[in-house]
Amino acid sequence: MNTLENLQRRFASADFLSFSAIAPGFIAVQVRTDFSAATIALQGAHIMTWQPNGQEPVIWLSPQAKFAPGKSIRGGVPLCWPWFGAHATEAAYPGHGFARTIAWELMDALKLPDGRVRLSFEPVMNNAARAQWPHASTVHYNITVGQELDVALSTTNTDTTPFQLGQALHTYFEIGDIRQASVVGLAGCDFIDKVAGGARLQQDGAINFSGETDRVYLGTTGCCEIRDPVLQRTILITSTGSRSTVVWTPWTEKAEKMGDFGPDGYLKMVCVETANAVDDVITLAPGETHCMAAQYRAIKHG
Ligand code: TA6
Repeated sequence: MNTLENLQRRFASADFLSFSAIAPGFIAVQVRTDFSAATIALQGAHIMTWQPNGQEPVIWLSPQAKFAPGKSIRGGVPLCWPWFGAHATEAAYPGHGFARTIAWELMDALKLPDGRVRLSFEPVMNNAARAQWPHASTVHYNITVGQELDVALSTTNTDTTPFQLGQALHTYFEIGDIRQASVVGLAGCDFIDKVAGGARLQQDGAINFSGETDRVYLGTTGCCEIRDPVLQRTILITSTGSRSTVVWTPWTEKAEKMGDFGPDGYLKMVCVETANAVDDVITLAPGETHCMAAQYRAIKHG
């Protein structure tokens, strides 16, 4: 189990890491590289911040995020696993699965020859998680911090029967103003519009935002980008092992109801989530491994 003391002892020689308790029972690791800095909570292996040198943060963290064991953090890169959204049959199970609210263990931290830093995490399954997920599986999560941010979530079925896996990197990106931002690259893709009662529609051109938007794009492969004229940058999102992309802004009413966005916090974020959800849920055979990965890169204009 990772305690502050044993982490500081195990990684004492790693001058690119430091550890702190950001709230009682809530440990975070700070990563510093020549290119960028990141903060990751051990709960959920939850990337909370990532900021390339000389740029605004790329990952948004709510100014009113709560840090309490078992409570999901508003913002960052929450891991939705082993299901996305509501559980298929058990309404009492947590939305988006339990991965983001259980402890994860930092297994390894390495500075690569090119100066990037790679951290490897594994979940510490508790009794509730085992009860909600009666399948034998192993999970590895690699985070590589550099000029880009690379994340890779691998699941292996170590059981004797297949299981269905839903998942998402529920990433909150920081933007200047949602009303002027757009998401490009999903034109022509079918999507489920959760604001329109689950209607199935097709994307025409870029995605612009003028109200609550909650869409699961299906059959998406590869990449899309967030264009931000206010911060004068484009955030490139490239993914592998993912066939769904979720695009979400809560807008005013939903954000107020959620209570941890902060005043007008919703204006400064948009979620573009690399996922396998709904029609794109993965069926993993015994012995099979599925890796879902994403890379984030912010390019300044002007
Ligand atoms: O990914 C979009 C979504 O499924 C929305 O429907 C909304 O519920 C959002 O996730 C936030 O969920 P959370 O459980 O983190 O509050």
